[in-house]
Amino acid sequence: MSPGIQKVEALDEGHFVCVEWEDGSQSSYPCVWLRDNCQCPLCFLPSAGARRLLFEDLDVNIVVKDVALADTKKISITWPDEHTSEYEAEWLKKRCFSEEARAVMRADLFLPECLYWGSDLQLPKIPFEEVMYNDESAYKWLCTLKKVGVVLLTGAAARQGELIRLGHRIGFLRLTFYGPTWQVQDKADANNVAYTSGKLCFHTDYPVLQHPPGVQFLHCIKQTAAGGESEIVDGFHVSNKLKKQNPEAYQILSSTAVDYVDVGVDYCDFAVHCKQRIIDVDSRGQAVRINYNNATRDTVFDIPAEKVRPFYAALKEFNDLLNSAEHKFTYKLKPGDIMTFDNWRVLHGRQSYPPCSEVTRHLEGAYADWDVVMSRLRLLKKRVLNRD
Ligand code: OGA
Ligand code: NM2
Ligand code: ZN
Ligand code: ZN
Repeated sequence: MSPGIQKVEALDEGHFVCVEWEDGSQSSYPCVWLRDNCQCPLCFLPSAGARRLLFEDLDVNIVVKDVALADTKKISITWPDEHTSEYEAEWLKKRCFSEEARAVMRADLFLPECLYWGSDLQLPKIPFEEVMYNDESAYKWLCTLKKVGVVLLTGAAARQGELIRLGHRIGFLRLTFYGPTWQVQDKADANNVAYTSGKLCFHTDYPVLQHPPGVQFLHCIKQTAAGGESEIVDGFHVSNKLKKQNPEAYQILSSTAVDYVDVGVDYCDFAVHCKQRIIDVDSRGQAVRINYNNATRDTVFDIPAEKVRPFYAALKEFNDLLNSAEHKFTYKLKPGDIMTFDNWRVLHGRQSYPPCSEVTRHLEGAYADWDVVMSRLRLLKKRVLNRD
């Protein structure tokens, strides 16, 4: 049910339009924004859901000439040049500029809710085929992936190709220099430490890319009898702990640009270099992305010499916190398991396992971008919630 409008009037010498709703509450809209968002066919292209109006044709000091209630569900504005615009009540209500209305819209679009966890994690699990064929299950999967940062999909076939199917389910996978999907196995002349049988300490994948993959999939096809356990840790939770425990270390890790490097050949030849802060923060100092892979951290370190030791000390503190028993969660993947996780938030590692001339352990991996995952999540949400 869309809300009705009781009254509409221009305020502040025509710079604002104030709408009074049937329940007595009010919303105020700046006229420059109203003109900018005129929904008429000259100003807006409905087939694209996009603005046709050019910015150069917008008078940023515009005021209304006249505003009227077309009916209880619509207002109409006449501009000084006689152009007219109409706005639906429901459309206006959704775009109300109040703090509360904006918070609702923000939460609806970006699902910022975050559930921190430690060693007590109840690993969320959903059957793979359910996610593939059932929209509610797929919606649940992606909501949980966003909120908790990790979901285990179970019961996939223990063969290559399942991640390609999962990629089609969300839209498409993220191609990188390691290929559309990649095989994690002990390889001769490995072009990455992941392709050995050695231990991988907690890391996020691919901080050497300017825009590291947001989501990672690791599908267990074969598991070694001894070793090879997976470890995960909530990087945002640990960052908050570090900030409290050692604000200076946090300050260093969230401000120092660390050099990363990856040079080699795989899908094609590559020479990738990048600078990343290990803890990327937003304007309020909250961690929004962890960029940490000790293996690809460059030998080149482009900071003044006297800042080097304090940096290492700070990283040591962070690394110790990541590895504390209180924070890390251990799980041994079984063939058919697909670990799906937020590669911007969750750091992962694996225990070493005995090297062997035969392949004793095989994971297939793939990446997706958060843009693609969130897009699928919003579409599923609409389909799942609007069906009743
Ligand atoms: C990787 C990785 C984990 C594992 O390939 O980047 O972290 O369990 N692999 O082998
Ligand atoms: N692999 C698994 O940052 C990295 O090098 C992560 C990427 C080789 C695709 C490993
Ligand atoms: Zn118009
Ligand atoms: Zn990895």
